[in-house]
Amino acid sequence: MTVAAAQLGPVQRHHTRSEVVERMVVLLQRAASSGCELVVFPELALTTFFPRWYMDDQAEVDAFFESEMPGPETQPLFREAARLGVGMYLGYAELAATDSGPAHYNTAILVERDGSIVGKYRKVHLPGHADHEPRRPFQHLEKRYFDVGPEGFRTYKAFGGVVGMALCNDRRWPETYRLLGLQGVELVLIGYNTPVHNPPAPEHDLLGTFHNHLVMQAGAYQNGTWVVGVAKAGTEEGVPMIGQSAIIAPSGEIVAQCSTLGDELAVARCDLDLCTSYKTTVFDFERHRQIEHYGPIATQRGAVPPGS
Ligand code: CDT
Repeated sequence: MTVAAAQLGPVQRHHTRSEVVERMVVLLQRAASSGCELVVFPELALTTFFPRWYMDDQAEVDAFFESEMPGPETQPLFREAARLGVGMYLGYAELAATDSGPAHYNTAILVERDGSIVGKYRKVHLPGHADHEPRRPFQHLEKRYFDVGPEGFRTYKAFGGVVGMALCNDRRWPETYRLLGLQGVELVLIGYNTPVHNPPAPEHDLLGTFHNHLVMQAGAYQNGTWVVGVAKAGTEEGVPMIGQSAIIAPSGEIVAQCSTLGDELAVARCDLDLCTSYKTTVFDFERHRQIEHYGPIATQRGAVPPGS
């Protein structure tokens, strides 16, 4: 299948959903004319990355969330995708009604070529902090505004293969890829918003772009899967974010990559059968994983003191 990583440049706070959707429709049309069947958009694609601000008015926070998908402002995106016969991965802030009241998730959905929603993923690894930290130049309040996704990592039969989803910080955790890999995943889709600067650890800043590719390339190779990582990039409200959206083969090699920090497509033909070569040899989990010999630490939470 042919896949597009549809990177978005910055979305400022004053930009409306409709303005962003217009930009996304242009990317959809360009992708369709390059023969793409699936277009992967970033995390929280429809708005600016609002966890960078501390807000204590819940109505102000909720204005960044979608209570229906598609809704009036996102309908044109769904309509155009279905007209073009192109599927989508779309990240957005989801306000869900549950038995115990409203829940807030950092969500991605997988939309098939006929416009039907075939899968939903709610972010598990929420980074940052829950309380206002005024000493930071900007906040990262995902732990305040989002609930942890309760469904974990699932795969979907779609686009003629096995597809899994994750969001941003999830890509740094080997568990993300392994839990999908154990379900036979062939294509992992990941949207991200990654600031260039991480105020609690400025010594990591120079390595940010290296770490971005390091984790996705390792996840792809160690699980014999394609990985598509897509940024919302550039300077949003004065905060620079990395780009480098990439399509990565099961060999771990990057086969397509964005070169700007703006709206841009990286396109690659992803032969899902390439996964088989890795899944039936070095990473044949059934034959080579040794779960019964990994010891009790394998099921323990947190760090374990040496010698215990
Ligand atoms: N959106 C997101 O998950 N961003 C994180 C930033 C980590 S620094 C608090 C990331 O892992 O890229």
